[in-house]
Amino acid sequence: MRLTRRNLLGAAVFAAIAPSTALAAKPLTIGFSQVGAESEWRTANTASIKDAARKAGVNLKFADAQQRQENQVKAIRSFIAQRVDIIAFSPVVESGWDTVLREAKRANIPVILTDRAVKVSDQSLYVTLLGSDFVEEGRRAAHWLVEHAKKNPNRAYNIVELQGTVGSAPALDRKAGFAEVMKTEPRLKIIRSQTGDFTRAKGKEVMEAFLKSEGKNITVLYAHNDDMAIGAIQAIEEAGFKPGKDILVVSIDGVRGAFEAMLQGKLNVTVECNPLLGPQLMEAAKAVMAGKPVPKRIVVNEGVFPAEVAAKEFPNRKY
Ligand code: GZL
Repeated sequence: MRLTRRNLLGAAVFAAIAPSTALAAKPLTIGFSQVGAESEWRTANTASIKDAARKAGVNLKFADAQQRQENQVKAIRSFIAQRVDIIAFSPVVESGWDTVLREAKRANIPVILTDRAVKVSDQSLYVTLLGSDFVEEGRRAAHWLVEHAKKNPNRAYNIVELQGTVGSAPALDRKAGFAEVMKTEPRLKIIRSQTGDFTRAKGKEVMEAFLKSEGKNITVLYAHNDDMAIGAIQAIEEAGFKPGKDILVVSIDGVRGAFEAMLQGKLNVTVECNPLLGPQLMEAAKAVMAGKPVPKRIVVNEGVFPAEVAAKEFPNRKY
């Protein structure tokens, strides 16, 4: 093509239009670093994110960190190198993110937190946190027990607590929320507390140790997630006690396994923690890319499911 004035002008006009049409056609690429596959909750959370990305036409690069922070840092660095449009992740623990998030900021790649929070010195290192209020979940678990104690004036409430992953937002916040409400009823006492790392296997193992040292002194189990509660229920039965009766079982998540345990009379209440964050994540990512304002905190709505409503609610469960 001859470089005439007319042709140069035409090329300039085309170049001005092309990027916008090219942008419109190019699918959004999100790099997502997931905690792992440690629980029914996590499996449902992953499925929701992948399904929502597919439905939204988003190109999702997904990395499973096997519950190790160093794997999440590596994945985030890889997403930066691949120049993804958005980085999203569920931080396995709260601290240790400043350096890698500053690298993402320097690369002009917005970061969205899902599920769990981070503790960083500079709040501009992420755009928004989409997830549950774990302190409120802990309060709701304790509130159920306080109400139970009011109806059972002669019962002891010697609580063993299975904490989630050490240093994770849900473990820290669920412990804090539970303790805040627990102190309104002097009969509620935590006699042992240890992490079960949110897994069934570890929950069973730690509950076995609790039973060995405390035996029939234990009258309540508070587990920071249903998977640890389900593992602990096996240990309780193997020790010759009746879960849900000799030892009340209070847990959090609201996964199918918890509803099945409630229908068997082995779990007393599960506080819902909604893992189905996929659609809201895609919405937030598209808003960020379009330069629209996104709230710093997006809290998901959740309920509480005592055993009495399990049969009616079970058919409605989506995870
Ligand atoms: C809570 C989530 C927790 C779940 C556990 O939002 O981070 O991690 O409660 C999961 O089941 O392992």
